[in-house]
Parts: sequence; structure tokens; C-alpha cells
Amino acid sequence: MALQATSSFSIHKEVSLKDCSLFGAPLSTHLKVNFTNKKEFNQRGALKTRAVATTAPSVNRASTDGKKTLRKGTVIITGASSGLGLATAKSLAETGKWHVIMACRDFLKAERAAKSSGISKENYTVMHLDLSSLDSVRQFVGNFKQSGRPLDVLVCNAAVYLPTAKEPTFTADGFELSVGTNHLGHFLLARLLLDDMKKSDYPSKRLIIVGSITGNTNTLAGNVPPKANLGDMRGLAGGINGLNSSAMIDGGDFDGAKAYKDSKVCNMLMMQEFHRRFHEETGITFASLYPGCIATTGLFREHIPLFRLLFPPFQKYITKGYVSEEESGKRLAQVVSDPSLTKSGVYWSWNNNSASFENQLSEEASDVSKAQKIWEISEKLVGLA
Ligand code: LMG
Ligand code: NDP
Ligand code: PMR
Repeated sequence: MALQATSSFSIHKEVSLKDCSLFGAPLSTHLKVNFTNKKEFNQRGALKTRAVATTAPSVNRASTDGKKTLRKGTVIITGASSGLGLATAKSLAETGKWHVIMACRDFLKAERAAKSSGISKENYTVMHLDLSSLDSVRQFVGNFKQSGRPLDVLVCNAAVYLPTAKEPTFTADGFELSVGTNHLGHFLLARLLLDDMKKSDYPSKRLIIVGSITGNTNTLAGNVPPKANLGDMRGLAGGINGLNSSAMIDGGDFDGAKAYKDSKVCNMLMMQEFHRRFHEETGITFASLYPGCIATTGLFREHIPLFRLLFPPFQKYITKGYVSEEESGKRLAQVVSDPSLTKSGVYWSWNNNSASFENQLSEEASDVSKAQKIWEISEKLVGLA
């Protein structure tokens, strides 16, 4: 069965209403739920087991009481100036175990956001990154490498959503803005930073790409029109530039909401393709997630005011899919650092008790040949092949 989250309908035939949580009914038992015992899996506990196995002792530093402690991890979070990214940065920073690189397009906004959410200075650094420019992505990678910090976890979180746009807009390199930013910018970033992650001696290295329920057509939310559909990817192959090709991946007419959902499908497919290509060789954990419906974030800034007014109560009281920014940040922080979430190739979701479980992706979002094809086309578009 393909329940996307407890907070959503599955549209699978066998699922009855009582299996769904739209109206708060309990989760059916065949859902694989991962109840994490936080005390059992705290970072120290993980270190004890890992310290034996690791061959890279520099991650362990002797503390005053003679016990070894894990060095502070370094995590890059794109789009950490608001919403989910900011909440995750806060959640990780306040553990004192992470240094967060806030990779943001608006330096001042990010600094202000970090300060006003009370993230202490020693736990974060803001670095400029505009994902809608491949030059900026390369520059960011250069700057990060120069900083001399190791890279332990990369979180591809930033996104734009342009549901009311009548005409496409484009990145500096001429790609339709939502797919160009959410998918292509992140694809180049992750590819260029993979080597740094390989080199890191941290016990659990992770590359996380934020996905969403709305890109998954095996759910009710994924069936609200316009639906994600990459087709045969002729538009992507043509450069999604609206000139000699369509601005849409499938080659169709421009639709901003669809472009966003398509970009999320690309995000989820790329996570799996990274897993297939690099997990065994590098030991890096590749993961994606649906953090819940964070109906109050800046993601909906371009939507009409009436939608912004009604969407949060609709999600809170009707679909029950709503989560606060704080709760969503805790969820993503778990995928970054929880020692029990090290499985690679997984798309995580949470049930109503906020317990994580491995969710099923839609047919398209788990299509191996599409993933391979997008990888190859994207390599060409961002200048890697
Ligand atoms: C497209 O439109 C746009 O064209 C495109 O530009 C882009 O924005 C895209 O996906 C993004 O959407 C989709 C459009 C058509 O959807 C809407 O316009 C609906 C907006 C819904 C958001 C808010 C709904 C507000 C409802 C009122 C709630 C008020 C809150 C009160 C809380 C108080 C509680 C005590 O969408 C469709 O075509 C819909 C097709 C899907 C049909 C599924 C129908 C299932 C119905 C499920 C429940 C709906 C509510 C029932 C109310 C029950 C009352 C108790
Ligand atoms: P927000 O708009 O609050 O956050 C998006 C972030 O991305 C902002 O910090 C924004 O920067 C940044 N960003 C946008 N464009 C660029 C760019 N060109 N370069 C660098 N950064 C950029 O939205 P959310 O927090 O809701 O979204 C975060 C992630 O969560 C996205 O991947 C989204 O798809 C996903 N998601 C969200 C859901 C929700 O319900 N909100 C549900 C499922 C998934 P700035 O602050 O400068 O605008
Ligand atoms: Mg959707 C049944 C559960 C459910 C869930 C969990 C979401 C999540 N949505 C659900 C249902 C519905 N939505 C229904 C029944 C409708 C028709 C009334 C509906 C409509 C709707 C709109 C118009 N929903 C939306 C929109 C948006 O513009 C949002 C979007 O598609 O952004 C791409 C959105 C979302 N609904 C969600 C989530 C998580 C989103 C937005 C964020 C995202 O996927 O990143």
C-alpha cells in the first residue's frame, strides 16, 4: 500500500477510509513505522559502536573526562533563510553538535533570520548561494572548499514555487526557474560537493534532497491538478528554455504549479540515482523526505492572498496534514543526524505521532530509467558532461 503519510489519503483501490488519517483515524498496522527511541539512539550511543569500527580516528576527540566525543559535524543547508531550512538549522545548531552553513541567496536576510531565531554565532556561517545561477553554484563550492571545513552532510532544501505565473521566467542560464533552481542548481551543487563528502571522516555522511507529497501521484495530494508528469522529457532535453524547446520538462505548455511538482519528482529521482551510483562506493547515505505540510512558509508567497489565508486552516482542520515549521525542522534534523536513519535510498515520512517511516514513492518518482535519463540530460545542461 502506498500511504504517503498518515496525513494523506492513499488513492490505492484497496485502501478504505478507515485506513487513512485524513480524519484522524489510526494508521493501519501494515505501515512500516519506525519508532525511534531517542534515549537509546543518542549521539554518544552511536559513537560507542562506531568508534570501534571507524578507521579514521580524527573524528573522535578526547574530552576532559577521558571519554571520546564526536567532533562537531558540518552541514550545508540550502535556503536556510526561512521555513523548513531555517527551522532545521535552528534545531541542529541548538544541539551544539553541528556547525550549520546557511547557503542562501540573500545574505542579510539569512543573517537576520539566524539572529532572530536565536542561533548562536559559533554554530552557523552564512555563505552566499544563488541556485538560479550555475556560476553562483560553482563560486559557492569554491568558497566552501577554501574555508577548509570538512563536509559531512549536505541538505538540498531551497525551492521556489510559482503557481500564479502565466509565463515562464528563467534562471541566469536560461532554464525555467522552478526546475532550474530546485533541480538543476541542486544537481550541480551535489555533484560538485560529493568529493568533499567522500573525504570526510565523519561516521555518517549524508546527502538529503527534500521531496514532497505533491510530486507523488500515488496520493490524494499528488492528484490535485495540475499533476506532476515528466513525460518523455523532451522539454528537459531541449534545455527547458522556452525558445527552441518548451519551458516544461514534458514539452507541454507552461504551468508554474506543474513545473514545481515536476521539479520535486526530479529531486526524488536524483536521490535514488545518487544512491545507485555512489552509496556502495562511498558509504554516503542518500535520502529524501516529505516533512509534512508546512502551510505557513514563504513557499506560498506567490500564491493569491485567499489561498494563503485558507490553506493553513484547510491543512490543519480538514486534511490534518499540517505541521509547524518547528516540527518540520525537527523532522529534517532527524534525517540529518539521527543514528537510526542511516538507511540509504529512502524517502522518509512521519505519522501523526511524529514517528518516521519509509514511505513509497509513486511509479514515476521511482522509475529507474527516467532517473537515469534525467541524470544524463542534467549533466549536459549543467556542463558536467
Ligand atoms: C490549481 O488549482 C491552480 O489552478 C494552479 O494555479 C495552482 O495553484 C495549483 O496545485 C496548485 O492549483 C487547484 C484548485 C482546483 O484548487 C483550489 O483552488 C482549491 C484551493 C484549496 C485550498 C483551500 C481550500 C479551502 C477550503 C475551505 C477550508 C476553510 C478552512 C476552515 C477550517 C475550519 C475548520 C473547523 O482543485 C481541484 O481541482 C480540486 C480537485 C480535487 C478534488 C478533491 C476533492 C476532495 C475534497 C476533499 C475535502 C475538501 C474540503 C471539504 C470540506 C469539508 C467541510 C468540513
Ligand atoms: P520557503 O520559501 O520558506 O523556503 C525556501 C528557501 O529557498 C528560502 O530560504 C529561499 O530564499 C530559498 N531559495 C529560493 N530560491 C533560491 C535560490 N535561487 N538560491 C538559493 N536559495 C533560494 O519554503 P519552505 O521552507 O516551505 O520550502 C523548503 C523545502 O521544503 C522546499 O524544497 C519545498 O519544496 C519543501 N516542501 C515544503 C512543503 C511545505 O508545505 N511548505 C511541503 C513539502 C516540501 P529566500 O529566503 O531568499 O527567499
Ligand atoms: Mg494540497 C489529503 C491531504 C492533502 C495533503 C497532505 C496536501 C498537502 N494536500 C492535500 C489535499 C488537497 N490539497 C485537496 C483535497 C485539495 C483540493 C481542495 C488541495 C489543494 C491544494 C492546492 C491548491 N493543495 C496544495 C495546493 C497548492 O498550491 C500546494 C501545492 O501544490 O504546492 C505545490 C498544495 C499542497 N498540498 C499539500 C502540500 C504539502 C502542498 C504544498 C507544498 C509542496 O508540495 O511542497
